[in-house]
Amino acid sequence: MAVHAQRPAGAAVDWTVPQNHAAYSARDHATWDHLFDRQARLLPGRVAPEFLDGLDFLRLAEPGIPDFEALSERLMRRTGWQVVAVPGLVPDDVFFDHLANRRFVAGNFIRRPDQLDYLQEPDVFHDVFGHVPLLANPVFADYMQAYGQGGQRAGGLGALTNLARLYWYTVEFGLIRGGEGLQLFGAGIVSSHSESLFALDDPSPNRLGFDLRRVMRTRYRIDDFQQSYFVIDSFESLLDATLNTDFGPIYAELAVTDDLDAAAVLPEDRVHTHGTQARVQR
Ligand code: HBI
Ligand code: FE
Repeated sequence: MAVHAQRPAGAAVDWTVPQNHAAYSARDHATWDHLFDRQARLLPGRVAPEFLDGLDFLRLAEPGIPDFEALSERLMRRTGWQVVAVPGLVPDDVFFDHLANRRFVAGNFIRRPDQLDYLQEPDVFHDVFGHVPLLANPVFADYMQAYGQGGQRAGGLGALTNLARLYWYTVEFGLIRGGEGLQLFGAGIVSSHSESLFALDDPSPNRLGFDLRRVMRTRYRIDDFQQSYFVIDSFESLLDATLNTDFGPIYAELAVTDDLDAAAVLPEDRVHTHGTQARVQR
């Protein structure tokens, strides 16, 4: 991730900045409305229902870029989380400290109209539309805090790469079993129109049953659709895997285990094909 080398002028020691909601232009708000409306039409039936519940509870369908203060007031009441503004990617240790204290860092800028379909740095649409609705779900809210606490420990163990993969393949690009098939929940997918289609409909990517060790040894790409998606059975099972695991021995095991390419499929992988779960055919 392209993290700023130095803390930008005006950012506090925790890298937060004022959202400066009044400074958004009419074009900024129109960009948010266009992106929101496009996803609000596409996602129902495709995304985990908990995501839509969060959208509703947080009233994110109201026009324009949300005001983080009002958003945090509603979110805090439900799960104790708040949304704080940052100028972009922040260093891992700063990021983990915010998550461990139930503060979600959200970019305070929005993409330009010519960047509607891809941008490298997470903007307010990726962060607030993509990540924040699930923070209104108590189980996922606990998972995100546990992740932050785990990150603070992993930092000292030199295991950040492994832990970043867990975040990437769940929080950013996770799928979940639901209804009659697979559903989206990762923020990187649900905030992207094209990947919201690709992740479920395209035959090319692998869709593999979630396994903590498997995910933490699997590399990922940041500049294109994912070659593999991992499927959790439920948010409870994801929280359980994180809370009830001693990561120390896993980090030690991973340190002497080869990483896997993003496109790899192992004989023991549970391969999902069209929503059903089938052992990989030899
Ligand atoms: N900073 N603002 C921001 N948003 C992120 O999602 C983020 C970050 N810094 C680091 C990071 N994510 C990942 O490397 C985590 O896995 C730590
Ligand atoms: Fe993100």
